[in-house]
Amino acid sequence: MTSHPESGVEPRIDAAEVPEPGAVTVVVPTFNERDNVRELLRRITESVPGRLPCEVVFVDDSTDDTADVVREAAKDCPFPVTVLHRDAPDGGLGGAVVEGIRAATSDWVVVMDGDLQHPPSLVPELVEHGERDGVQLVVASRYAKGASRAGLAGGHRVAGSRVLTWLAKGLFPRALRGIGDPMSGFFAIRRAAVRTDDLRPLGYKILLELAVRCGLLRVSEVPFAFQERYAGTSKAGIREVLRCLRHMVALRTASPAARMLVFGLIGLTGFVPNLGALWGLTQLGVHYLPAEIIANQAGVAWNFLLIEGLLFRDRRRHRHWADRTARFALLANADLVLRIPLIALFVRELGLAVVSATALALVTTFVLRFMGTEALVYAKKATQTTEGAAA
Ligand SMILES: Nc1nc2c(ncn2[C@@H]2O[C@H](COP(=O)(O)OP(=O)(O)OP(=O)(O)O)[C@@H](O)[C@H]2O)c(=O)[nH]1
Ligand SMILES: [Mg+2]
Repeated sequence: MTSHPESGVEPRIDAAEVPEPGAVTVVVPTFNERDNVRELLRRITESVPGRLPCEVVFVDDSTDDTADVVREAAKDCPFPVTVLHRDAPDGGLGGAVVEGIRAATSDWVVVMDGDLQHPPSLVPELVEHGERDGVQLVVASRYAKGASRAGLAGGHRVAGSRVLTWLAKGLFPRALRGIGDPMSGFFAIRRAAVRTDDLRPLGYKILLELAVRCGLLRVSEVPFAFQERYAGTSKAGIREVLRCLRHMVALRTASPAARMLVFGLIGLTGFVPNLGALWGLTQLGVHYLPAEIIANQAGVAWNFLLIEGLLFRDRRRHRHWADRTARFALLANADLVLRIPLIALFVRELGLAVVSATALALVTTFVLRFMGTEALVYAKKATQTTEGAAA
């Protein structure tokens, strides 16, 4: 058996046993990794057996000369190496990986970091597992039995990664069944299982994006030892954690039913500023009727900010913010005006009791408001291209 000292995990198969077909495209996202890429290519060359057709695609958003270093190092490689340099780094790391997958020409795509935290010696093993088990995805896991995450610098990084993993598993139990490490950036996926047009990556967690949006049913995991960075500096940080949380909200609210639920929950939280403002205004001696109207605006503003920041964050570009604000406020206040005649209608025409009529009116105006918000505030204009209006 070939030994893989740098992987730190005893290999379970011989790289030479990799069956054919099973050509692999290794996709490496890079951001200022000039001191790592030459060594990375050297180790891929060492690890991938000649009978496994291989190409490497770097998707580079660097502001240094990483792309030039790759092109130079590629001259010594026995396989094709491509560099896609992006001037506009849409979607960050995740967006880069999607670009790489789009460009991939092999049956299998292996995604790995460019800083050697992911041992290249595992590339053939991931593909072999995928072929042998007939799965669509093989995750190199830092949490599976026999794995280690020694390279995850600092206790806070370990704890943070754990919390995000639990959160993701809790929010997407079905999509992540069989995946113990959905935050891993090292995995092999069948090219045919990925519909790149369905993907909306945001930041680091591209595996989560793929697992949730592509509905992968057949998955397996392989343990690995997460290494320390070979050289260069980390680009991870609190900003990426916040991006990850936003990403999870976007994934969780992808269906209209889930969006309506979150819309309702946000609406409920709006009672707090509404009642708070009402209390404050009446304390100041404002008559309760104008106070009600003004306090309602506090609730509307609160709801608007949360809905903008959490629920429709990626659809804000379709309209100018002032346009969105005006439309949202109009809908929210129309809700109040519509409720009373609706209650009267339900009592008179349907013969409902006042309490039932009020409940039905509340539900009706809520659904209408949700649909109105989707269609009139955040939908793409008929004449608009994806670039759209100013945010
Ligand atoms: N193309 C592209 N690559 C990125 C971007 N951000 C990070 N990367 C690359 O993604 C990989 C992972 O980023 P790292 O900074 O190593 O993140 P990390 O592994 O969580 O952090 P460390 O453990 O500190 O290394 C590296 O190859 C980075 O160069 C980006 O915006 N665009
Ligand atoms: Mg890293």
